Amino acid sequence: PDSENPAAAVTFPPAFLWGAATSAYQIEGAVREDGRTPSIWDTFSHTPGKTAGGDHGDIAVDHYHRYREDVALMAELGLGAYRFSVSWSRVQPTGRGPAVQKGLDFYRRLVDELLSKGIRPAVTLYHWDLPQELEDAGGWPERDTAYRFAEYAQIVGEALGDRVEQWMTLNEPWCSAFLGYASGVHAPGRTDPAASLRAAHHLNLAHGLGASALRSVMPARNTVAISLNSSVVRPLSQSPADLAAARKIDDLANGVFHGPILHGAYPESLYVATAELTDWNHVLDGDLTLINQPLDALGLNYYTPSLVSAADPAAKEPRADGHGSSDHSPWPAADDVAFHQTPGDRTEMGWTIDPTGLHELIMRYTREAPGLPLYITENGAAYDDKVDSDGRVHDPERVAYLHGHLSAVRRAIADGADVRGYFLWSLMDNFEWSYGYGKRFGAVYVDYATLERTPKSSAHWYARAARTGTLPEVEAV
Ligand code: PNW
Repeated sequence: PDSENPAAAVTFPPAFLWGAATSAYQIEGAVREDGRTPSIWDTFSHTPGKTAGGDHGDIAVDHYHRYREDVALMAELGLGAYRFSVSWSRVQPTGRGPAVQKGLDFYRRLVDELLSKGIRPAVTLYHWDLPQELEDAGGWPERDTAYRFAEYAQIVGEALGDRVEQWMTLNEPWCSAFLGYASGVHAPGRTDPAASLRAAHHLNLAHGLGASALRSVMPARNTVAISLNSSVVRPLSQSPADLAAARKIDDLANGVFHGPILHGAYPESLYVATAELTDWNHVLDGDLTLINQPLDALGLNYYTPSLVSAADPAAKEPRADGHGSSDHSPWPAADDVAFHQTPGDRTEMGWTIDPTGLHELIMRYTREAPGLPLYITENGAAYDDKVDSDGRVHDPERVAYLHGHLSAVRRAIADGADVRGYFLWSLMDNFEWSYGYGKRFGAVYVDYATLERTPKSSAHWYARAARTGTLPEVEAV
């Protein structure tokens, strides 16, 4: 087939959406302006020892004040779409009650600026920045947080539903639940595996209630989705023990979310595997129906695959799963599983570059959710970019990464997958969570001293792809 001819130009369907993504806390700054209150990421990043170099998002890349310039840059790059997130505590400072008009106005101005340049806005409601007041009331392990999210979703849906068509409830609930409440490398930094499983359920519930709330206030043409960082989990061998280990991690990475969201049920094997931690009595009658809302699309974020085997829990091998250096695992009830480094070149994050994983992921969800349009809502790479003496930023590794992964997307389309678009992570360098500003994912370079933006060669390459619908050769920039 076409997908196996290496000489064929890699051309995408004409309607394919070429986008880039960011999130509020990673770019906005202006953390005390116009009524915004602290989120768990303000608290966490200002807690000594939690982020590299004590970096925080107080200023970030000052997008709150420079959004016009940033949208102009997007237009220059020929982007068809821009995925961003709304800061909950900008809109609802206490996490409950009436909205702050100034907070909503910022997003309205941003959206209008995008629309005026013909760029389609795609809104994520929650990219990890829970209002601190809600964490103080128990956070995601507490059921009420899901109801608070639904109220917030309704507020934002009412404010922007007339001009934003593409909506996502949550970004990567796996990170919120398991990096936030089990390994503690993300805010709020708790290390309680049982609480992390409750958090996962309440994030699912928040998604379901939020999706319904959005639909109740928005025009029917708008689409509602969720972005999952669905892992590609591979067993080290085909031995029954390694296959069982891969199954367990697949349940904890994927099934715990797509089970209820797509199929209305948690995997039976997940209940069995986690029985020592919880009897799941926080799942109330009717919850699974509330979670299993019809979706218009599914967002997939992909960076690297996982390689696992069975392990002796007593051996306490160091983890090599790329999820940070906490002594606490983000995988509840899985100390009988070992993680291995996948062979191959790696990015600056230490994540192995493997585009076949993206193809595998897309084909899996094509089977898992037949008929559901897919978007790659994040994919990209961190490199140690430098400004050259000519003032340019050359990042051939990132160009190669994008070429490889977009080719994998194109192969999946040829193999029958309904992938409608791709959002590069990230539009510009930004606050990379616990890694701070040291890890640069942007297609646009940001000088953190001056906040000046410079498109890297990957940005020019991507612009050419977006303009022509065909991937340029990697040497073309
Ligand atoms: C995603 N992991 O984060 C996020 O959605 C982005 O905000 C982030 O900047 C980007 O990917 C790059 O890291 C992840 O440990 C963080 O598996 C951690 C993991 C995965 C995704």
